Amino acid sequence: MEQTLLLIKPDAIERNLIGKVISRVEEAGLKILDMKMVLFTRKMTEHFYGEHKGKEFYNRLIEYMADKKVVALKLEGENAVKTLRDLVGATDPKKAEKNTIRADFGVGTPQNSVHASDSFKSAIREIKFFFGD
Ligand code: 3AN
Repeated sequence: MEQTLLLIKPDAIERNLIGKVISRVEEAGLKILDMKMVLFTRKMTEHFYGEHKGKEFYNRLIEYMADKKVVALKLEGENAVKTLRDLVGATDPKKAEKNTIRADFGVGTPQNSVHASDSFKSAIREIKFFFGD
């Protein structure tokens, strides 16, 4: 059993897609261990996306996410990190595989509806970030 983190981003929340995203997660067999809606402050956003600082898209990403509400889910399942990444699809919704969350709901980058931990190590860090130890 493995754990991972899913964030439902502001563009999906604005378009009333929280329920649809969560249905896909449950249909894929992942269990929701914890879940909350939080105000993602600028400080939290910069900390969470610290590894991207200096990249071409960093400022756009911060401006898009900062001081908006997000929904964080702590998930568990077999190969949860990969299972969720497969469900979410590629970063750019236009390139995301058919029937993935980003292909179906994403509108662009960074408005790609969800974030999913990209490794076991990131999952541990990101779960701690939102839910503590
Ligand atoms: P992923 O979320 O698929 O792991 P990362 O980690 O490369 O992708 O990027 C983190 C976030 O930064 C993405 N989810 C997306 O919102 C944003 N992002 C990535 N690439 C771009 C880009 N070229 N233009 C705008 N935003 C981007």
